[in-house]
Amino acid sequence: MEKKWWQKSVVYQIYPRSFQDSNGDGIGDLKGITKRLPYVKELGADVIWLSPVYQSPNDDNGYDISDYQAIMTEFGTMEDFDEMLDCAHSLGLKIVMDLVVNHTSDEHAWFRSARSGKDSPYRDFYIWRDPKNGGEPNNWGSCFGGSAWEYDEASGQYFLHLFSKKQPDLNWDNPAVRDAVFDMMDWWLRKGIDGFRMDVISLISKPAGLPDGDAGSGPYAPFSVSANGPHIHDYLQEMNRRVLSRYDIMTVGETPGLTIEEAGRFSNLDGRELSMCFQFEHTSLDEDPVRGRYGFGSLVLTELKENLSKWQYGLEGRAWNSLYWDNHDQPRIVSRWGNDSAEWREKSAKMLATCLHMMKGTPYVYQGEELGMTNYPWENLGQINDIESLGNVRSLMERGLLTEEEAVEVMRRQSRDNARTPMQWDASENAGFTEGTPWLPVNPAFREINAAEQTGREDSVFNYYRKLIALRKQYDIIAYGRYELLESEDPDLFIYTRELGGEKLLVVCNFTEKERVWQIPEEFADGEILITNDERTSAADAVIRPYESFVIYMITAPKV
Ligand code: TEU
Ligand code: CA
Repeated sequence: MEKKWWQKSVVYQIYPRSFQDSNGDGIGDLKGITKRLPYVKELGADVIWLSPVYQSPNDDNGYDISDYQAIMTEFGTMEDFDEMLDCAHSLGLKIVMDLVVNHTSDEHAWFRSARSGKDSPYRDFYIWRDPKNGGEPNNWGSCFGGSAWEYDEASGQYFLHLFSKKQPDLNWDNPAVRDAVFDMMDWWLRKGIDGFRMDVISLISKPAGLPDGDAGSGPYAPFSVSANGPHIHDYLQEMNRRVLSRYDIMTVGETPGLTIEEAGRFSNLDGRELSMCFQFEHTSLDEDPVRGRYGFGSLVLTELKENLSKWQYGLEGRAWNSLYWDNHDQPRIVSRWGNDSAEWREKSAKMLATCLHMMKGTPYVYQGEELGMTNYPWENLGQINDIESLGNVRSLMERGLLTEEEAVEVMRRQSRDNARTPMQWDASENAGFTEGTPWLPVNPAFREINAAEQTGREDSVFNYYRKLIALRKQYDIIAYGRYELLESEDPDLFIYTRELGGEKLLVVCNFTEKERVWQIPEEFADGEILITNDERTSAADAVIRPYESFVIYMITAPKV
């Protein structure tokens, strides 16, 4: 296999609105990011994925773009962007931009023209249909609740929006759309950016004839009905031929509905499409059978092990994995699958980090994850900004599936806003994020959990992440070793090995508060402990403490 720089990289995701404000308006911005680049460097990440910074009316916080070649006024100017890019490059950091091209904003010039009438040259840039039996053209639902169709009085037609009605879907079957998107991508790459994270890219090719989908128990078919449509690979291969292959970049597809089989196409090592993808199976494991993501499901560890292992085995030797717990769409992992009590927060955050970072694939760290930042104690729905959790919780309430009180509890567990509260830099007012009023409240935990406290403390979560990232740089086996799950039926321990040539790694993670006894296999008895979140000094010790994790490295055969 030909090695690529992004296979040994670690990506740090920045959500610009919540990272660092530089002018006191309570909203993070590009100058703020530039100021904090040395922090990302200190952590040891190589690549920054920047959530959208383009011009946008912010119906979905920048995922609704009204001008792909301009910077959002609140975030600064194109000069600020260029300065940030230069500064990142001078520190040896790469910048990967979010590419949101399944849809635009309804305020984009293309859509404004398209909406002006059926004879607009941009009409076919979007997906319009006549009413069916006096209503919506099919039963598709929006990811944010309700129908995926919006009626346009003037023309008597509906347009499709798989997300909010201010995010009309582009019609990728129209070659003029592809030309326009590819030109825009090329413009950014010529500027010197280092790749793209492609928003819901698996949705761009809609099924022929837009047939009704399976609505299950709800009123609408889920937005993912249009995942992996008939031309998805044609369009990505065309994009690759015409744009991506001309640059040494990294690309990651955000791909709802991804299966192992599909990943074998999207992120094949032959490089004909993308470098890697985000799959959604593991983050769906705690869904509620009735209410879905916005309910009260819980995680069963054996299912997580089975699922992540399936991806490790399934892509081995043919496609590349990406590894993530958190991003701007997920609640905080330490609150979700760790333990955010004062006693266990740091230890369980380190355990989760170990479990993910020792796997095969490119790891992603979402801002604040490296500090063990926690979910926010929301008290009412009025505090929530996130269009997805609000929309879904409201539809569930309308259907009698959630009371208002339960809805608030669901927000505390699942809202995307848990990830979007301001970054906690220090213990000063507003956690050092802004001198003004932050657009979302700062988590009250900031006096205990903040970067200033952790960067200087040897045993902090931050320094633990720093060590994990450094180990990946030092040991090829972490990037390239073959994965194998041990003890698949154990309900508490997640244990796996990695193997490369004459080297082996053993990774042990206790996901519970229970102390467990587990005899470490003989072959690791003389191994070196590469990292531990406890005081472990010996591989012979069979007592695995609550939330303990460690990694043992062993040379099993002399190097040739
Ligand atoms: O997310 C797409 C997507 O599938 C998520 O909405 C997902 O269903 C859920 O949030 C978490 O599993 C992308 C962006 O990451 C998200 O922020 C945008 O809202 C969305 O696309 C529309 O652009
Ligand atoms: Ca600002």
